Amino acid sequence: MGTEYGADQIQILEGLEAVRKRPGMYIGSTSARGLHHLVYEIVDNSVDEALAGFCSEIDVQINEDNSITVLDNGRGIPVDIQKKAGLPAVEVVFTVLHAGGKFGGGGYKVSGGLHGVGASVVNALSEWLEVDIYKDGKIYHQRYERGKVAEPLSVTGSCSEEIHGTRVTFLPDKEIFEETVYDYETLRIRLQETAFLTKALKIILRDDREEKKEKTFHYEGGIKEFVTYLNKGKAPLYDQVIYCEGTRDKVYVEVSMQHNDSYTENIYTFVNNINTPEGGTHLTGFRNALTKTFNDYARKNKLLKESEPSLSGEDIREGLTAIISVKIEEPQFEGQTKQKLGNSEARLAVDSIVSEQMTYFLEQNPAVAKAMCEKSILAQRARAAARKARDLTRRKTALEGMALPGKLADCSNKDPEKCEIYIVEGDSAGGSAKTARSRDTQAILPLRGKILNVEKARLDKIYGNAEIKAMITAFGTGIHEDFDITKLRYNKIIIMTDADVDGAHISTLLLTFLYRFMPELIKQGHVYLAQPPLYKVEKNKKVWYAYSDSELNSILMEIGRDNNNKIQRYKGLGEMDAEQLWETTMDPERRILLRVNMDDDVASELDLTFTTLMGDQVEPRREFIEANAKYVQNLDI
Ligand code: TSJ
Repeated sequence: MGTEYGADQIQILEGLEAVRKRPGMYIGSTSARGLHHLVYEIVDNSVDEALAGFCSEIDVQINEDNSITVLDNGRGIPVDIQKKAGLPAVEVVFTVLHAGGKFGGGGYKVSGGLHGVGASVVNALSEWLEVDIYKDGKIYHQRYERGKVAEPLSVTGSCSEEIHGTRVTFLPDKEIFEETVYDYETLRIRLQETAFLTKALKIILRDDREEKKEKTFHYEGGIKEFVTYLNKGKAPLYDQVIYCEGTRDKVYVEVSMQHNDSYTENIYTFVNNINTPEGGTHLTGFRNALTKTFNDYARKNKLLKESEPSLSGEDIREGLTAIISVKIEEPQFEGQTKQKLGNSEARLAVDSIVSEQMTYFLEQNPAVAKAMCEKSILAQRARAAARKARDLTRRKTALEGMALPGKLADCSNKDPEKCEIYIVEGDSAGGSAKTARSRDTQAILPLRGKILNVEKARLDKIYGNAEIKAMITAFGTGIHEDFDITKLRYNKIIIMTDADVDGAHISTLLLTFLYRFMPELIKQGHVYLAQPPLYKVEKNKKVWYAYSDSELNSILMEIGRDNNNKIQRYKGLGEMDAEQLWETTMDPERRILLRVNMDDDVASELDLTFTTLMGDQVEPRREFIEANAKYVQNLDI
């Protein structure tokens, strides 16, 4: 290796400089999300090797210094000199933008869509990166610093010819990332998902920091086991997980599904292991096949009378958990966020494979078929009743204009950008909030009694619920197919409940409703949780508020713990007078708000979170509360 820079070499450096200048363009953001993305970028290369049939195990390790090591037992990145660049192939992988996976050719690649920007991007954004390759009885090594070669590729030892693989260790650059501490759970969720999607691939995740952890994900049943996992906190309608598999037009299709006794549809779709939250042709193909196959079966077996209308797709999918996973050589991604599959051959492939195999399954399992049809017919009736109720409110709205709920104390400002609405549990707290608020920009909607659990109710009941109707009309956006975010009347929707277990439960019920019926409000960051204080400390006419036990302790340390402090513990919002409520919880200058966010990357896990919290199986719920609420993140103080 010479040290002189040729033209190619200079271009390479400029390429990686661009990545360091505008990292967001390549990995979305430099927040925690981008930090974790680096791991997926590297792991995806090993997954590609597994999909090509050469790798059966991937080890991912969080090291003590928050560097990450990924090791696989694949063929090892090629080290021979590439003619075009005049460099070892591995060096091209790490220093040329978008070079990842370009050699070798053929097969399905994880790299595509939003992912797969490649190892060079990770390299550019790392303080240092080291690679070891075990290949042909030799161990090769190279080191980079901030994307530049620090040590040329060299042979550092020998190994048995039987040993082969790649090990990459990198330390994310603190100059680039706002957050450089890895979260075990975030990696766990994503790696577990990858293992479900790649049958028989073993993934091990290790945490070598203070609290040592290790988990192995290995699913011989692949996406069949994924469905079982997702239905864990629910009651399945039948024992079997239905599984369809096949290849048509070079599209490899896998589908697994099982109904549970809930009313929500949970279908997750993937293309080459990449999540497609906006669906696309594979999802359309699945829906068509399911609707057609079911109606044909129900009619043929007289489960549906001739006089009765056909079951709609929605009816059939009520309570359905399903995974659709396709592998395709050249996926085309569409839509604003490039998260929607566009290939028409995927629709045809999924449709024909699911139609054929579902028809067979229903014929072979008449008891299951009957249970599904009965549930669909109930769903059909509930939907008709819900439609009636909704049409009625729609007509009312058209006649009376925007009839705002009577309980709403609206704000006077008409600019939604400046306005916020507090959803407050209980009339007495609602009363204090109405007195305390800043009338111009803060609206108060008090809710009475228990909030309906939308996980446990059919649509007709949900639309008939007074509290839910009040929220829908107050927000102004409508729901489902009527949803229009441009009609949102408040920039912030703030849930304010007591700082105790009951309050947390009510918050969760409200969040569940928003997540199921208006997810866009959460995605676009309009939903917040207010944080009322737990304690008030008074001494010599001075007042302090504490929002946690540890904060109380540090206040007491500061002012001295003596009999003259009157410590008051707030059991609920109702114990605060309007002035206290204003200064602790509602004053935009002093309050703490938590912004609720959701991560599309791990939608399947998010659903599990809500089911776990809202379901009636006690054990998983306790597990979750102990593990902490992941979907809530601190925002402004
Ligand atoms: F690229 C990378 F650095 F991010 C990376 C790549 C990181 C890790 C942990 C593993 C890998 C990787 C690459 N594992 N296995 C491979 N395989 C190849 O690059 C490879 C090997 C042989 C051939 C061949 O045609 O002989 C082709 C390829 C693509």
